[in-house]
Amino acid sequence: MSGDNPQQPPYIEEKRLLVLDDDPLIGRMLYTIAQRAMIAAQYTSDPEEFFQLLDSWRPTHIALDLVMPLMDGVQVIVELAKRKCTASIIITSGQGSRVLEAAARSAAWHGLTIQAVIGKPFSPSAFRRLLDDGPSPSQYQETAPVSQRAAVELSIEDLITAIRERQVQVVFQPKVRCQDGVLVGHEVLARWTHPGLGPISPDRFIPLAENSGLIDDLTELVLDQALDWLNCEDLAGSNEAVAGRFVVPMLSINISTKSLGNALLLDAIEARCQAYNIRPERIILEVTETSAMENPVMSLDVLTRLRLRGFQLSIDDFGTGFSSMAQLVRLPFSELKVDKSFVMGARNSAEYRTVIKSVVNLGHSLGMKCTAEGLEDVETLSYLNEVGCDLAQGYYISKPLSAANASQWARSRRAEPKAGHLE
Ligand code: G
Ligand code: G
Ligand code: MN
Repeated sequence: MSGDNPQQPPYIEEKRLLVLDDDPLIGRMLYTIAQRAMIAAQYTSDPEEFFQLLDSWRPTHIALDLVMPLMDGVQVIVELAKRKCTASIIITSGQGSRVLEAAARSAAWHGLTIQAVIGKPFSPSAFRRLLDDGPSPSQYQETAPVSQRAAVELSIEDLITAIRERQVQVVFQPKVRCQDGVLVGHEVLARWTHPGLGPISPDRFIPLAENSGLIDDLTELVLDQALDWLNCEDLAGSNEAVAGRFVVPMLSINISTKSLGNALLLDAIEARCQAYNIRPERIILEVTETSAMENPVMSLDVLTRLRLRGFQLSIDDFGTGFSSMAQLVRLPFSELKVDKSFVMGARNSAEYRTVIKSVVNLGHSLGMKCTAEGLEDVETLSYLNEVGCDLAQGYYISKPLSAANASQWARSRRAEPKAGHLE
């Protein structure tokens, strides 16, 4: 029951709206609004047809009803994320605004682009304005999921299934040079979507994986997806440095403390890099400050071996632990990441700014690159430049993105590093 032939001219060429709504009246209305705005549109009430059209017609905009008889909107969101959908999504529904907002956050958390959330009933002009505007995803750039259903116990079986069925997917957060906004790489972050429970925060499933002996399987799954993406980018020619116009991008992977003692995992990481034709020098393994200090002697041994094999090493969440300087200076880290709690608070706190400045000085005097995590505003970026911080990551630059969105983001940033930087 899709709409009329979408090929009739004259349409605004770059825009195509696909509507999924179980109410044909709403479907028809949105279709008509789009037509009047010269935007090609199709609508359907059948999720299966919706996904067929998604693949064959490649809409730039999607209007999605959350509550439908055959499939709920959240399932559709999960499926869209799996298919690495890059369209701007407008969520429509008769549900209360809190439900809609939670759905939008869940979608943004999956790396989808949420243009807007609009409660039914809405006026045709309100919808029309949404189609005219560019995406405004900032509102939903919350990455952590709502700490929903905290009471539900996750079982080890859930996690085994998740790993086997690849319910865990990765997102990529861009990392840029503070000075000029040039993209230098991405941090890879794991995202688990449980078929019944929805998004599960890494803060919940990483400890579960660590305590159940599954962390290495999880790390391998994350690494595989991340290397596969980087390799595709390389093969597509996206990562060829042209006369110094951009640096060959790095990939940062979080490694759990529990993995540091496992020589087999370390061999597996190396073997996988070889299989994907990625030099270890392009991989930064991030270890949290607290975990590296848990057993400094073993850490020294393992970390040194990794450095000798060519991997870069980063000390993550720096400033939250209580490392002794004597131990810290002995560990062969190449990068120090200033914890986001200081960076996020820097704009309003002279004390936090002082912490950042001291940590950057410390990192530099130990020969490490310094990265600020959790950069959310331009004032803090100016401060980072003032104190000579090398790199930054945070919502001000970009939220973590799905593979497809990360490729697109990288392409536009390479074309125009500065312009995108201080907009
Ligand atoms: O992605 P953010 O959304 O919430 O991540 C929360 C925490 O989970 C961070 O401390 C991050 O380092 C950790 N984390 C995310 N992905 C991974 C992963 O693949 N492996 C490990 N060990 N930790 C991860
Ligand atoms: O612990 P680790 O540094 O690996 O975790 C990175 C975490 O920080 C991820 O959960 C990521 O989603 C989150 N994050 C990244 N940028 C920002 C930001 O600008 N603000 C906030 N609040 N969180 C951020
Ligand atoms: Mn990290």
